[in-house]
Amino acid sequence: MADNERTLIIVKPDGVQRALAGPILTRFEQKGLRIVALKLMHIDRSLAERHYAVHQGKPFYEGLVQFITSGPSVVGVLEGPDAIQATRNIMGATNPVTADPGSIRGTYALTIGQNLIHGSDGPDTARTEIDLFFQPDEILSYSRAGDQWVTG
Ligand code: IDP
Ligand code: MG
Repeated sequence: MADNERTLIIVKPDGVQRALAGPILTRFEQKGLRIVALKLMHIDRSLAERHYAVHQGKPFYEGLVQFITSGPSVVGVLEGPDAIQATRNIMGATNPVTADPGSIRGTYALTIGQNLIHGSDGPDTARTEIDLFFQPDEILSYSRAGDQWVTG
């Protein structure tokens, strides 16, 4: 079995405003991933700049920071085997127009600027992003009754 991984997700402000936080979280739960941290928060400019530091200087950077700070987001940590790649696959490609129709972005979004969901893109990024949004004691270790039917 693949290593148990943790990854950061953000249901962006468009997801909260469109009342899609529940359906989006459901997709990850239905896959078998375990929610080990979750909170509703209004990301401020300073946190947004740290989270999106890799995109600083790109043409879309300012719009991206404006957007992610425009209202409440739901931020969480998902856990499971290959959680990082599994989450990215369920999210779909960055541009919702070309995203797989079965993915979250492919199902619910139309534009790259409002693509509903963030997920860490690798193990190093996941660690950094989880540390940015959560204190260690906000992340819970537990198992669910049905886990043995997902991971064995
Ligand atoms: P990802 O969210 O699929 O990992 P990244 O390349 O990390 O995609 O970009 C971060 C976010 O920046 C995207 O989710 C999208 O909202 C926004 N973004 C990326 N490229 C563009 C662009 O060309 N125009 C407008 N927004 C963009
Ligand atoms: Mg990214």
